[in-house]
Amino acid sequence: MQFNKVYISLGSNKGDKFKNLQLAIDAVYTSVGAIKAISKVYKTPAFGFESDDFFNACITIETHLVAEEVLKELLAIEVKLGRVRTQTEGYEARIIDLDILFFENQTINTESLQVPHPELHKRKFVLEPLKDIAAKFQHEKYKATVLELLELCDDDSALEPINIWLKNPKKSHDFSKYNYIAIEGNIGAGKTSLVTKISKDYNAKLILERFADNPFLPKFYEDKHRYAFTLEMSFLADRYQQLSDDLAQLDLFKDFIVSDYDVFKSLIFSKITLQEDEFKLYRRLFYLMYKDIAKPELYVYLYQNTERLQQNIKKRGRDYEQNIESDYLEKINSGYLDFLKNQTELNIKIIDISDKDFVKNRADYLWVLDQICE
Ligand code: PH2
Ligand code: MG
Ligand code: MG
Repeated sequence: MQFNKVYISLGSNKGDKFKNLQLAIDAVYTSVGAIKAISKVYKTPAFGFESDDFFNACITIETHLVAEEVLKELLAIEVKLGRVRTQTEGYEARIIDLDILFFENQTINTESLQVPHPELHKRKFVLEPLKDIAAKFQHEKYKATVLELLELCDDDSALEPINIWLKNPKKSHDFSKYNYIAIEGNIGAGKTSLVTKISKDYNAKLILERFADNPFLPKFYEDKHRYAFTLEMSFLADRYQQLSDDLAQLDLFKDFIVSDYDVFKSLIFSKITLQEDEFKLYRRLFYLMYKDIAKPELYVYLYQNTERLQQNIKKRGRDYEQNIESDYLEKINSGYLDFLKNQTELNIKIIDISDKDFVKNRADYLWVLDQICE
């Protein structure tokens, strides 16, 4: 999925101004997207009208939403925080004002939205905080960076940085107690989407199963009997190798590791796919390897119902998966639950995501993070 980078200005000159800015950032995080940067807060004289001083700041966010949708969310946040517009013309004091300054480098000119913000180059209360987070960003129309616009700007308002910092709400999700988290779940539960998003938002090293490279997988779905043992062996070899390589060291620049599988998966699947005697042999080999592999400090199982698993499998459209039987998915789910029930060494969290869609719905995504971190 593609992210849009958006620069937003925040202003308040009514009520607890600092708190209003913080509540607005928290709400943007919940309903619009990840907060990538936050400027200092400045005390600024009301510009263009007589009123109390403002607190102003700017943020950078990343969102899947398009510009019109972001605008709609920002207006909803203004209302939620208590802003009432009583005038049809001119400025008035406000609890919160949220304006889109730049949306990628798009130029938008509709009745409801103009981007880049048509006044931004005239206003120090915008350019000064914006310079903290986007000094080099180029204004397409004026062919100048934010820093250059600030130098050229003839607004001579006296701005005063205040020494309290706004907090990035993502800090409410604290992954720092874990070095290694494994996210597990049935075929089509959404493991890969979730860990990819987490790794990006929280600077984690990502370990993804290399199922696509397994030449036996399509063959297996054609003829389970013939290819099960070969398939399970090749998965085991590959998982063992990948995990021993990738878990061996935590990248200096990453905060933790997330993977979209745990090696125990091999035993869970093979118990279902192998004949009994094959399974016994396989299990001996499995435990020889298992003892050498680092265990996740947190093991998350995403529970999804069979109907939605089937929908997701359809949606992602891998040819060889299209005829997976619901019965098979249910056996896998029971296999996992049996395993989880009998585990004493792992720190396990089972998260029921039956009525969640963390790919489409940001509130659902944040809910899943709450469950993982709580
Ligand atoms: N916003 C305005 C008009 N004037 N002055 C300051 N200092 N800060 C603002 O955010 C501001 C303003 C229109 O939205
Ligand atoms: Mg404004
Ligand atoms: Mg506005």
